[in-house]
Amino acid sequence: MFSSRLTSKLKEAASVVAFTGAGMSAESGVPTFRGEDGIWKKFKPEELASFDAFIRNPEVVWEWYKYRKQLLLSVQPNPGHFALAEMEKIFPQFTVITQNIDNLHRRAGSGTVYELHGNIERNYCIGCGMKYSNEEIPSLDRAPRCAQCSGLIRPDVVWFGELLPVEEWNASVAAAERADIFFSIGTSAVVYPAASLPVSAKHAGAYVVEINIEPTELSHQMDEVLLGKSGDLLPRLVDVLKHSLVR
Ligand code: BJW
Ligand code: ZN
Repeated sequence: MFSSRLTSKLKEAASVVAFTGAGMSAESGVPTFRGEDGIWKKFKPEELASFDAFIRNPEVVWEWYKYRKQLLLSVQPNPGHFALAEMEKIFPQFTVITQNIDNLHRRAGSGTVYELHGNIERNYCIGCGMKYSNEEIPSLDRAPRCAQCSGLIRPDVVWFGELLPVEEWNASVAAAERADIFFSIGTSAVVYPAASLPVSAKHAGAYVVEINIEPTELSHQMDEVLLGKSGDLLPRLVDVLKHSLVR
């Protein structure tokens, strides 16, 4: 099932990175962004995922996040998430770098997780910066306002044109550059600067492996492309690690 090159790389690897995107959570029932069933077939990103859009129409943007926050209350991590949490116990250094905001890696038990595009369970006031958990924000019947300064509260996610969180980004670049193996999982790899990480890892010497149900923009730069579902392939990879490799 897996190439002998990959199994021998896995055997030698000390530092491994899993870089994940929306496809990672697809089998949990979280819609992806692009592609046939992607949420951006129905909603326009420029009308929802930018600060300008939020200021223009906070009610509409909040309606979208309310829908997604509610959806996430009913979903669970899938076997792919649990497989990555298992891998953290196997490799001396294992880092999850995710573009996902759904918190499913942590809920599956992964400890080192860098969230490049934020986390939908957190919110903050654009006026004074006060932080709000989902439970703390006032009713979502309208766009919520800060109890301290009446400013608009926004979800703590990264919209187009916004900078990625600096510490997470720097730590992610460092992890990519020291990786022996870098997995790019369930991402279309079109959103930058996140999509530059697989290439940075490769330039720094990592063996770069893509796991996706279809080829992506970056497939031609990969050392290996595994076509299939992450919830299927990752547990099989863990089986190989546990049973055929004596470490
Ligand atoms: C499966 C599967 C299964 C399905 N198993 N696989 C350089 C070049 C070009 C453009 C830019 C650039 N630098 C910056 C830009 C602009 C912009 C950008 O990249 N635009 C491009 C789209 C053209 N980037 C930004 O604006 C970023 N900021 C920035 O660069 O700051 C500097 C700056 C400041 C000021 C001015 C200009 C620059 C910020 C990007 C923020 C992205 N935010 C979002 C929304 C988060 C909040 C929310 O969710 O509401 O993040 S956009 C959306 O896309 C979300 C995702 O994290 C991100 C990536 O999507 P992802 O995860 O790849 O999902 P999909 O749906 O695209 O792909 C799913 C994949 O899974 C598919 O391949 C399927 O085949 C696969 N799949 N089932 C395995 N079971
Ligand atoms: Zn405030």
